[in-house]
Amino acid sequence: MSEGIRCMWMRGGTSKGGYFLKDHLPTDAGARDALLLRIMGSPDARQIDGMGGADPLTSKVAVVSRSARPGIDIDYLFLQVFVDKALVSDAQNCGNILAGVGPFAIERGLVAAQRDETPVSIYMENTGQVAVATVQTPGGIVSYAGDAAIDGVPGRHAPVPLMFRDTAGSSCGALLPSGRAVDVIDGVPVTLIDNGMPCVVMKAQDIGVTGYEDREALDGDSALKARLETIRLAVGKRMNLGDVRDKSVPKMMLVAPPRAGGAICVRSFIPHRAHASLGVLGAVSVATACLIPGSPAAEVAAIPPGPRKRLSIEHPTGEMTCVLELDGAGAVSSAGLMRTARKLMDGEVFP
Ligand code: NQM
Repeated sequence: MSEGIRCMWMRGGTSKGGYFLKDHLPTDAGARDALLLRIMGSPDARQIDGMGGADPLTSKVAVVSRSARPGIDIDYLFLQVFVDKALVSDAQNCGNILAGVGPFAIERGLVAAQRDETPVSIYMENTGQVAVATVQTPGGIVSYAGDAAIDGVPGRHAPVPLMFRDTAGSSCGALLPSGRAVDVIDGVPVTLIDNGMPCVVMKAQDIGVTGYEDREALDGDSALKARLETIRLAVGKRMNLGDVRDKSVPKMMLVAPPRAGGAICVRSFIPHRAHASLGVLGAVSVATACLIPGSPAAEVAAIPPGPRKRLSIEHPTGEMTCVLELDGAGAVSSAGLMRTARKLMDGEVFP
């Protein structure tokens, strides 16, 4: 039997995956990816021979190490293990899996817990930006129990607030990589935007849906998916992402007017399956698009006044509230969101 590899399986926000110390994985990226494909059971639509949950949202990996960067506690590399392709991609961040990185780092002794709560500064290696996660550590021990609820996850857990700064142009080099608020692709007005996650934001009605469909209905609409993929492949180069055929970015965001008192309603494709709820940095990017005059998102959004925008983004299983701070020029300078995380298993996985 092959040797086991130490890992923790965690739910981070509305995602789930394996958390590994960098030292426990091969240093060669090819060998590491081959190992992770075996661990997840990919490629296979059911991932029956591995740990993956047959869904991109549950086929994720965090690689964590102590950071050598001044003022930073932890380096975090996110890897998306494709379900039905032999592909592992580092081309995006994941703000949901990020929610488990702070607790994991404390549990593994990479960060010393403070008395009540412990801020953990995390360098996101995928895009070179920093997030700060605040972990509940009563008595110096990580606590996953608490009163915070996030839509898309049953029950209540300890809150893990996440703060992001300077996420504009994380992968595309600029907030609006084409230099425009609106591009028309295949007849559809879109905003190409990256405030932490490269996204193509369009009005759902412009692509023939309402934007209020559930995940199953969207996933079953093969004509819609084909049209979205045509647009996605067409914008890769304009977004400075190159050929995106085998990449998990950009994400496709279909927006509609809010209907539950929020700021906007979103259905996202990540990019080939509809999201059950909404990605964290995807939410930050859509919220930012709402503030860009003339954009398709701004046309349907209901924006509260003031320099501190609390935007509730409606998604298929509830809402996600994103707090955006604006600078004097009206640009988004930081974003905050609340997530929860839970340790599910700590042990060895056998590739
Ligand atoms: O946008 C799904 C998720 C994500 C990514 C995806 C995420 C983010 O919900 O920061 O969290 O967009 O592939 O886990």
